Amino acid sequence: MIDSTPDSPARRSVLQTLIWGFFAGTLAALAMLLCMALLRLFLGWPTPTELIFDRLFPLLTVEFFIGSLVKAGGYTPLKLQGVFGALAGQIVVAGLGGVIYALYLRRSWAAVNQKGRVLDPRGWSLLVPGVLAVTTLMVVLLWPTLVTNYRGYPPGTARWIASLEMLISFSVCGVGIMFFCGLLNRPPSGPRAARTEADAQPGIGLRRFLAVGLGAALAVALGGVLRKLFALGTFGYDGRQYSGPKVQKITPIRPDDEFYQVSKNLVDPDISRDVWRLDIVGQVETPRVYSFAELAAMPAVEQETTLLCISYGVGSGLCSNAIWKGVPLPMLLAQVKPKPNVTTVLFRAADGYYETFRFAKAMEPTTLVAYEMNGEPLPQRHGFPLRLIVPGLYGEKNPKWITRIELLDEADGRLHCRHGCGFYKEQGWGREGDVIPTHSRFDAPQVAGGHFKAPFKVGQPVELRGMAFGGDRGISKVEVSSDDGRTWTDATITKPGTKISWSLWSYSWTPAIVGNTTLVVRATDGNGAPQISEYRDQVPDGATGLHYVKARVENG
Ligand SMILES: Nc1nc2c(c(=O)[nH]1)N[C@H]1C(S)=C(S)[C@@H](COP(=O)(O)O)O[C@H]1N2
Ligand SMILES: [Mo]
Repeated sequence: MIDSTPDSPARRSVLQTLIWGFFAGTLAALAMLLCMALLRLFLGWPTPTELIFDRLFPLLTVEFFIGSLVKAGGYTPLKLQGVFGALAGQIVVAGLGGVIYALYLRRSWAAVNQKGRVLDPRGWSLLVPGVLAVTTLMVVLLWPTLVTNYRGYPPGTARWIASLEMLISFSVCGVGIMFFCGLLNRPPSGPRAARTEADAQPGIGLRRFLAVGLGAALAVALGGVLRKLFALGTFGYDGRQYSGPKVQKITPIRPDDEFYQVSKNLVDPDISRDVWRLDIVGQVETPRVYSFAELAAMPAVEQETTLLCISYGVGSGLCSNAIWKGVPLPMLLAQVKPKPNVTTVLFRAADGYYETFRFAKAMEPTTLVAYEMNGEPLPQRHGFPLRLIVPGLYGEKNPKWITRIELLDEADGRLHCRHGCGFYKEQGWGREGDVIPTHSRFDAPQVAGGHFKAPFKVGQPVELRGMAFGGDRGISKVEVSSDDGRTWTDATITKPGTKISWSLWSYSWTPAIVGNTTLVVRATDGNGAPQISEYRDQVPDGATGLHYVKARVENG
């Protein structure tokens, strides 16, 4: 019978069991997190944290996502909050696992410690089914994101690896709980005589000391590996913009990579070309797997193309231009013989990212699978070894690190696109479509916070410069107004773009009157359609509107 009066030894021992069990669980969590971090760092195996984020992300609405992003102070702080939350969450869950384990063994604890064994053999009957159940549950819940593999294994292999990762990590956690419970706990129950005997048992203090020491060592090791991962992380570069006086026709990637960056990841894929494969499957006569060498041996084209993110705000810098080399997608797809019923193309990437668009767009000769950027192998951050380039559609439609192309018919497409047809799309980005509207921008002189930074001098000509980009329609005209849009004058297109790349323009302005004024730029696309002047925020369908910049004119 358990004595349940408030201060009874039995009650105290329950509390002690709970506390030591929880503590054992948290120490086991450190071992598990260390295991996950090592597998991630050295083998590119996805952590459950990343898989859970990617599983949840599309379920959020774009408004909630942007709201959280603003509250956190940006994408990077939001990612960091997520990481710390996930680490804390896993420690708490493992702690609860420790509590369950400790309670499970509580009834005949004395027998164990007295024999001096750390791993109680009775623990396996809870541990083995427990670990298998948790792993199975996670595999089921995370099924769609298990295709992630940061070293670039194809989706089928990636699923096995991600499942194995969880089995290993959760086993480490389970065995860790057994181990640390064995070290920390003392026989808590049984007749008073036994308790006294156990309390007097030599070595429990030493064992606890050992456990805490091991825990500290694990924490230090985990901290070290996390710091390494952190240094590789996207925190340092995600969201980098390219705008201002330094803007050139081709965005340099040397010596510094100035091309804008957007990544959903904590740590971007670091793909090994040797294990990487591209497979083409679905509604095709002859599905095929390509190695990098096979793709590189195919006839290729070089093509200047501008990318622009759907989060590009009027006058901002999530937009860059590069020369991409790769194989036109229609040529590649011709090799697998698409069936006549294909309507949609789905791309999958090593980081679990996916995107779809219409088959007709995939069959345009300017849609490429690209492996070079400005004459160099694609940098890791931009999708090494292979990314998609699809002119005219927002950046998110240009998946990096692609590993699979799936051709879908109308029914597959509908099934897949129940909630939207891409990673960001599922949240509700680009509900109205993925076609980039025409944009134009002042880059020089330096603009900051809607003002030209330096005042102008009356009567002294100044060169205004900027870019204009018309998606896949080109640019035919750029005009500048120095009176807040009342009158317009043509600017000179100094570096004309192609249909699918931006144009750089210049305009010599001689301020005539002292005071404040507003300069505006607008572009006309290659089809003669004027840029949309109505202002629209980038959420959720991408920004529109003209770039207005205030100027102060002083006496010369
Ligand atoms: N696999 C993968 N592809 C991706 C993304 C990503 O997070 N993962 N981000 C997309 C978004 S939103 C944009 S704007 C472009 C940015 O490409 P860049 O970083 O090379 O400029 O990549 C797209 N392709
Ligand atoms: Mo984007």
